[in-house]
Amino acid sequence: MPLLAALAACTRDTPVPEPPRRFPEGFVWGSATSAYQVEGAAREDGRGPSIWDTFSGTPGKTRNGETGLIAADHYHRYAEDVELMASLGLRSYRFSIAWPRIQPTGAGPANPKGLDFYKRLVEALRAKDIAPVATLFHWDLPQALQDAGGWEARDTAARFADYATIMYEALGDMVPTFLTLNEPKTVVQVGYLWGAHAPGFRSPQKAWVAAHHLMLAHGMAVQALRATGKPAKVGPALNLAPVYPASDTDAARAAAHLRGGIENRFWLDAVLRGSYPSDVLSSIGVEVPVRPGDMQTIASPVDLLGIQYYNPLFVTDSGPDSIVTKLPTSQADWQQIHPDGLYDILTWVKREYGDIPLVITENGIPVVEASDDKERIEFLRGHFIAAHRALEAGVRLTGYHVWSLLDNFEWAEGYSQRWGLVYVDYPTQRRIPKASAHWYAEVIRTNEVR
Ligand code: IFM
Repeated sequence: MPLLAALAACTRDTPVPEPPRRFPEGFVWGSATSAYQVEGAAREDGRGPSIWDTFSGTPGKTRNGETGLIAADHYHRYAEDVELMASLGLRSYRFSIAWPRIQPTGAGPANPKGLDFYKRLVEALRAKDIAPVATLFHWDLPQALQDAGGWEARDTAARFADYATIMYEALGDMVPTFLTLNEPKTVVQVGYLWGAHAPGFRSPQKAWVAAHHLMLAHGMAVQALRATGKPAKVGPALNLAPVYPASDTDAARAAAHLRGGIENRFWLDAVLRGSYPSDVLSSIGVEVPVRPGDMQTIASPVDLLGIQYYNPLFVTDSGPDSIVTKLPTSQADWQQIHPDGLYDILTWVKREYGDIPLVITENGIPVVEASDDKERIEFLRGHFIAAHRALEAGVRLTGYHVWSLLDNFEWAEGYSQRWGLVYVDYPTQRRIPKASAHWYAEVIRTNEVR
């Protein structure tokens, strides 16, 4: 075969390997969990009941009636878990604080045993040079506050600011980053509109009132940190989803734009612009109870934005609620897999909202395989590459937290989905790193994705 023909055949048949993508020096690789999903010890050391104890304890609300009563027993095994994180080379660990461990009824003085647990966790992390990132609210509202109206009650935002102040005073010199709320959108959609999460309502009226009080709670908690004078940084953790028209029509494009408002602009505009988007307000048909000064509070300047990315949405020309599946999904049927969506959402946030520092606070996939979880490796590889492309495009992305460190309680799905880099054998609580954990450790060690 002539040389040129041979070369052409060779290029056709052998895929050219992509060069490794090197992340910037100091890029922070981490992993994340949340209190109710991993801690267990739900009735220990003075912890009060949360809405998730109530919800999961109600027959029919979670798969097989499973609850977070024991979960991954992280409350007792945190020291072993920090060793595990260190062995993987994690530089950051995002956890959440169980509000009812600190204030069992959501008000009043702090429970010393609750504070002590998080102090010990933070000290253990710092001893291993792992940066703690503390989320103040990851859905486990004290039940007593729910009984007083939950997020529908404006007073819950003030209670949250008090609780946040307790945590800033206790940990504000040791924890460099606090996140106020985890995914307020999920609370509103799944907890108040669809009824599949605590508190289990199906009410647009309740949902949008709760949405505003959640955002108010965020803003008040940001102000509370500044009032303490502590050096920690603060921001929200928002789950964002790029929304694409399912077909090439004006109607589908318009529906996708409005859906994007519900998914992304409502939360981002509030935090970064001090307003709710008018197209969303007029589409929801609910009077949002905004009082003078609220939007300024909500837009109190933040230091960073936590972004959680799992999936895109495709919307048809039938309207913003007409969401269809166009891509392969994971075991979680809502999760269409689309790594480029991460690039799209990160670059869109930069274009629309400017150069605020961004950190991926969650991204991951449930995989059935207990140890050889190749699908997770491919998922993460694709998403890390998308994040790298966003960095090349000038996005100020500072770190990445894989969801999740451990298999854990996946809310209404109970223990049926395994999201961890590390397998948890629930009967023995043994931790066994999966193939993805070893692969991720190598990414962290080399600061490269291949
Ligand atoms: O497990 C959840 C987490 O609590 C919030 N973000 C999405 C994850 C996967 O569903």
